[in-house]
Amino acid sequence: MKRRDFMMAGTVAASGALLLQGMSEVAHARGAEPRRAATSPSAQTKVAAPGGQVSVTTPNGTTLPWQYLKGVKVGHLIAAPLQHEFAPGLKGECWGYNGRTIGPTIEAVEGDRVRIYVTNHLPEPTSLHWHGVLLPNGMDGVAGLTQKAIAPGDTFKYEFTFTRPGTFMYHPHYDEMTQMALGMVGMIVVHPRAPHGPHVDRDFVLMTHEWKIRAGASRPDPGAMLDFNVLTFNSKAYPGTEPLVVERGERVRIRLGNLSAMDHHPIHLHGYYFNVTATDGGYIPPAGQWPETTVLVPVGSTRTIEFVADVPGDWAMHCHMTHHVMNQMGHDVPVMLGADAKRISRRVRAVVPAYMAMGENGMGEMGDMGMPIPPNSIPMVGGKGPFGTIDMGGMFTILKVRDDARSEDGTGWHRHPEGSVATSASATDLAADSIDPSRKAGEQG
Ligand SMILES: [Cu+2]
Repeated sequence: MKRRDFMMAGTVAASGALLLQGMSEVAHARGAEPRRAATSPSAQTKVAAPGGQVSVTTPNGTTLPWQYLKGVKVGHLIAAPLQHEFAPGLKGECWGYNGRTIGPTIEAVEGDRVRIYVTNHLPEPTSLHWHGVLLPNGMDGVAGLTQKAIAPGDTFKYEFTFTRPGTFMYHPHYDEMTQMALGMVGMIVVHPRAPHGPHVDRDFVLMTHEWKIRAGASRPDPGAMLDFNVLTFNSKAYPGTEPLVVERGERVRIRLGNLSAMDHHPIHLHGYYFNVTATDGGYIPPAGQWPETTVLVPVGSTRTIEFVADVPGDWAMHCHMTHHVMNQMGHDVPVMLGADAKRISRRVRAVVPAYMAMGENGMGEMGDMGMPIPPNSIPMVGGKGPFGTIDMGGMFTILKVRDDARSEDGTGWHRHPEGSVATSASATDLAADSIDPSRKAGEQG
């Protein structure tokens, strides 16, 4: 086992093709007024609530459709096994809702009466809990405590009113450890009746999650407590994560949730500072907000951030736990930095022919090398960027701020103005600024 992990750590894949599917363009709602000129991507974003509040976008996901029946919004969630692709090269035998993980985002408006049917096509009982939603006790979805478990083949009916706006989540409260570990998680967005705070042009949800899938296996391990090796936004690991494409000057809201088993995720956004405007407990008054560039999203919590995207570019957004931006590498490996990896490789290959030692100069180089890997695994896979390999995977995505987001499908890269990209310094630069690269590090004040 140890040897296998060690081999996995030293094994890399050529970077897979980017799976940057175009962001789904939602048809403009009938009768709704676009707030901005027709060039604004907001014109393509459905208005979901009074006051021009835009509908929420779930990258790599969908929104639960409603039937409107006598003043009640009726929805249907079907819990069932499914096959899910985390990133090109890695599929998992997961459980989820309506054929996907994460489940469809439930989007409603404060005051909405909803009736949600939950059908169980799993091989074991389940239940559905509406995390953070204030509702009658008997609708809370805790098997054994507030209701009977939903037996396989049965359908339960939940009915309640969303009495307050916010960002919430849904998940089972039966065999929680197994069912959530296999992907049974989803987000709930309740828009306020009247807009709250400045108008937002883009509204996203990102559910953070963690999985343990041994390289070559396809079933996430519900027993895992440490060493999660597949870290995801909306159940996708980079390069499988769909970018967030917005237009320069737009106010952007990102609603982060966390139903991971064991880890809080400090989510860091490059290029901006933002305010945390709400939690799953409610809005934070402006006087209680402060600027951040990283927001810790604890397990069992949501954090909503807002900022104005006024600087164009491809901005990284990722968990700042460095092991959470890796794909399926084994972590219990010896330190190889500075070691003569070639010599070690030669000696180990006498015993294990396919062996390759992990980076003697770090891991960044590994993404560029082609190596045989077990089927259905993505050890060390990153993405292809405009300047080479992006050696991060896992809980990593890109905020693409564009001058004309309407023409962007998310597959292109930022075009940097001439002279605005960091490059190798020329001899002239060095001389002009009296920089001597031959100085020893210890001599440098
Ligand atoms: Cu993390």
